[in-house]
Amino acid sequence: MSELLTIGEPMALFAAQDPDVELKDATHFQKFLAGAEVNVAIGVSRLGHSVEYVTRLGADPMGDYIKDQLKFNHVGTKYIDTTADYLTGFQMKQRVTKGDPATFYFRKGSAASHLKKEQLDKIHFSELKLAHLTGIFPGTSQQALDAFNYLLPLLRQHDIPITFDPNLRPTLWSDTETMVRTINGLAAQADVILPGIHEGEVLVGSRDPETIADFFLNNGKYTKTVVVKVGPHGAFIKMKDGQVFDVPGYKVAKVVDTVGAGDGFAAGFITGQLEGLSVEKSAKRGNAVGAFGVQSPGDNDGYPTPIELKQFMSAYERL
Ligand code: KDG
Repeated sequence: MSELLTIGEPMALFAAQDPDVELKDATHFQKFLAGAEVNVAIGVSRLGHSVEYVTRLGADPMGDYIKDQLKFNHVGTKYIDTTADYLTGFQMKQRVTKGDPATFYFRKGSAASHLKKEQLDKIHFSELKLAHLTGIFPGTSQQALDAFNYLLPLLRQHDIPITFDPNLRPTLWSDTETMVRTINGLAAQADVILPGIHEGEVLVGSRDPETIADFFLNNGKYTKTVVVKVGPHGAFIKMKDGQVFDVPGYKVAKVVDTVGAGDGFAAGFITGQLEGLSVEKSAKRGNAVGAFGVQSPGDNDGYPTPIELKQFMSAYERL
């Protein structure tokens, strides 16, 4: 029995250890597991909830590493398929002392981008309470987009609420217009949409959080809540019934790496929803998990356990 389902492309991540050096010149790397949806799966699992992750891995050392990491993190692997026909993707990430690091992907034609629709027929939908989807996986190939479009009506038929993070990866798409049209079309199927402010600007053409939220609320067939992530400033929320919340972010002493903060937010938000918290409290928890995420070098290695999260949030309340 699993509360959350997510689907995506996991990758081995080689994070450079030499600070402020171009990727081509970096000599020392630390290996992690990455991928937006797998980050969310790990964050949700670390906070004590059950999650199944759907993907396709290559029969290679990267695929074996990912399987081991998923098991270590108590993420369900029963819907994962392995193939000898394609390789598992991987990525490199720069280490920077300021701003966002450069990333480079080796994922074209990967095993995950060849995920078969039939894999989705094995899912026990009746067990699920929520599904988390992002705009990355459907951008990896036409086959992945077809699988995504096969999954969406199955989730709707089973009344499973969908959270959707656009997670724009322009290099995956043929052109910006196709990316925007496709992602906005997929977002329209979700109950909760979690765009970053920069993504909102690309998808909607405005940097104003309320304009971004209004666009998705009007565009969405099922959309009840839009949470616009405004980096360290926190989140702006607008709901279909007109309620609006500004949920401030948490300050941290030292930012080590910003990648994975948005997925941490999603993990915190989702666990809040699974535990019956209000949208505002769920976003507050999302901000807190995001703040944990930026304090470590991998994308998901810093996400908290329930005790760490509780201590952090209550210490902050006392300030
Ligand atoms: O959100 C962070 C992820 O995006 C990262 O772990 C991997 O860039 C990535 C991707 O495209 O999945």
